[in-house]
Amino acid sequence: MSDKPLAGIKIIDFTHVQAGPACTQMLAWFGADVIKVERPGSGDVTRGQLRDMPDADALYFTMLNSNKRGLTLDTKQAAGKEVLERLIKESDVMVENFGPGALDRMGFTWEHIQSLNPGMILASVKGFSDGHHYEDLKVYENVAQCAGGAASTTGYWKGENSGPTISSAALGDSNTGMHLAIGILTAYIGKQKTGKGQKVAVSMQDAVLNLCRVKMRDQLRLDKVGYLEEYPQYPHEMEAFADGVVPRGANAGGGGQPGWILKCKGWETDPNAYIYFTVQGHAWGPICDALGKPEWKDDPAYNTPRGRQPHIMDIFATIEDFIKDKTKFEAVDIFRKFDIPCAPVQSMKELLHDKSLIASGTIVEVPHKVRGSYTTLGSPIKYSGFKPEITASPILGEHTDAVLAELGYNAADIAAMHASKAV
Ligand code: CAO
Repeated sequence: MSDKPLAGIKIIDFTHVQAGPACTQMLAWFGADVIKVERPGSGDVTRGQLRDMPDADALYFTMLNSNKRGLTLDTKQAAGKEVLERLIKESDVMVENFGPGALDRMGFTWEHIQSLNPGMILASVKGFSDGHHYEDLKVYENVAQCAGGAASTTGYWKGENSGPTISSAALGDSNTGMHLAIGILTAYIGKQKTGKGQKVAVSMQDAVLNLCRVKMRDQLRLDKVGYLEEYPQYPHEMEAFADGVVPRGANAGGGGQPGWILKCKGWETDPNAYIYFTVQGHAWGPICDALGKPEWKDDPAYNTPRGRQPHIMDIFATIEDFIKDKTKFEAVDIFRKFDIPCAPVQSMKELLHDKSLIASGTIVEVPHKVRGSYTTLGSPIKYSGFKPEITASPILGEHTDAVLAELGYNAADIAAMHASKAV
């Protein structure tokens, strides 16, 4: 058996699109035997979505299903159901993210699953939690960002495009999958103590809201105080707080240290020629030194957060003026010497070719039977004891015969299942 930490854990990966696959991919990287179950003939819809190569699995699929084995199974046919039952008896975890009620309609209720394997951990992603007044809704990423509150807090508070805004980071999908992975491992550790499995569920709404914890904090403060002193609207545009709802804060820092996105050399033509700059309270002296403004150090209009806040945007304008002839990388190279928390705004293109990310295994190239190879994001979690090795996503049904044989089916059984299109 492999020495990877999750080796020996068998997972039925009954997931599709992004939220579920992101969860099981992570567990597969760490050594679990993840068997992706897909409908014969078509498979996960992402195999064919947004293709960059004809007749090859799309990156949407390959980048979310590395390190898995692939089994096709029509779980609406009796023979397919029987295979799934055998798999359930032999597995530790089943992960699914079908629409509400789909698993029950298939005949795999929690009661049935428990009767087959009392130790089974059934892990589900749904848009909303059980019993929620929206529990019947199907949900995709952006729907979750709206339902979980993120969209109401992202974007500008005034101007033409000041409506609620979606983040391109997968707060609804992959984030929910990461929460579910924690839930699965917790249930698995619990099972070591009790011998019993359990149902683990994460709703996309809850997972998004969990990331909006500081915005809920702001709502509670706003209810009490009537304004939010670190928001860029304070104190000039107090009407932004008048309706008692956390306003969108654009690029403001979310905590006690104000920050903003600042233009650097070339911003007129390069959409990412910017840095993020943070005014850390205790770093005010070094900031003054970096900018060549020693007179700000003892000026009460500058040397406390409260003194700075009324004209914080003017301070950012001064910093912008200082870096207008410097690229984002040059600006960061100056500020890093003064211990100022800052970074260049990195484009996907820059990150793709970033030497440090390639060296650390965050960006990896994976050999693939049909594509030749594909680039993907490796594990963001690094261990001292092992290095997650990224291997290819399975082609549709690639391991069907092997998995069926492991479950005890003979060659004739397997041929019959192929003939009836149960697999
Ligand atoms: N064999 C036979 N039937 C299968 C099957 C298989 N191997 N795999 C799936 N099916 C069936 C399901 O049983 C279901 O059938 P019924 O609706 O007839 O009972 C059917 O396929 C459709 O499943 P679905 O409702 O999950 O699919 P959808 O494309 O209509 O909806 C989505 C997609 C994502 C909106 C929905 O699955 C959902 O809300 N999931 C929960 C939330 C979630 O994870 N969303 C994030 C997805 S990532 O952006």
